Amino acid sequence: MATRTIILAAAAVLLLGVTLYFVLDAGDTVPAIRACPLQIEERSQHPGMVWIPGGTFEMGGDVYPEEGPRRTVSVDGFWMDRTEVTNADFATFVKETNYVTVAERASNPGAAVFVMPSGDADLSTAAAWWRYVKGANWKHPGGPDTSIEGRDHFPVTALAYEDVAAYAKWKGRALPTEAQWEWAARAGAPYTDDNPQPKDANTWQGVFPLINTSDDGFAGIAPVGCFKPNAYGLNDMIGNVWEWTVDTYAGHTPKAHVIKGGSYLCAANYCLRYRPQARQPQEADLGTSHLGFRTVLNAPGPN
Ligand SMILES: [Ca+2]
Ligand SMILES: [Ca+2]
Repeated sequence: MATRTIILAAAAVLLLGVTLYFVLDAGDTVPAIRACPLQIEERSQHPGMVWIPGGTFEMGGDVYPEEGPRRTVSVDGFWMDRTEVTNADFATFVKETNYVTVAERASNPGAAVFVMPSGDADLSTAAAWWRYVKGANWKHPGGPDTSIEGRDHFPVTALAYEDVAAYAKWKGRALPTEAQWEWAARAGAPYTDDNPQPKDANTWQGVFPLINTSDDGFAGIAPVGCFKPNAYGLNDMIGNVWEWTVDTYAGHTPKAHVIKGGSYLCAANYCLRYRPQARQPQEADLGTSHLGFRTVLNAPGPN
């Protein structure tokens, strides 16, 4: 009898545990931090990279003036990082080289940080939601009181152009040209004037910059690889963080580079830049909290 009672009690405890597990798990649909391991068998001869076949396409778009004119461009095949470069990747670089980033060594060290404005702020300019924060850098992307602890798989941010160029050189790689980046993001899709907000990307749902409903699961930056890859197997080309390219932005003073892809701050009511054709200038020596990068390798294709 006693044995039977113990068995029943143990079964009850087990049942309660299983029930609690599923209840808690079901309620945890929008965790603040979650790992998104990439479910891709690693067969690449360049680990972490995918081969992007060469081709000819119509580059540019018509939504914003800076995207035009549309023109025919050819790109040779190349290798590209499947994801944005992560904090862990960049930490390895810093550990091995003792590299100090621009945001850490500037005369006024810091970086630009997005801060959601209050409802009564003057929203006529981006100055309402961007702050130059002293002490912000890749290890403290929101300012000195923030950290990247537990965020190894998040994209690294707050880097200036020379920082990302130094990382690429250390890896024996390059930064993508704008044409390489746009071709890879298009992934063979035809040009279209239809520009719906993408479902498979970390963007902004709601009314930017005041209401962020996070319908995609992330109010801020997501770990890399949480969203479905494009047809070439690349994650987060659109959204999450903007990405540096090697191309300078013509006619911009001070010197700027073209950045691509939009970020988690792109919303349908404000910035339709969650498209491969979108482009913006970014001051070369200023890191920001919505900008990262990935590298390319200009080398022969798969064996
Ligand atoms: Ca989001
Ligand atoms: Ca991106």
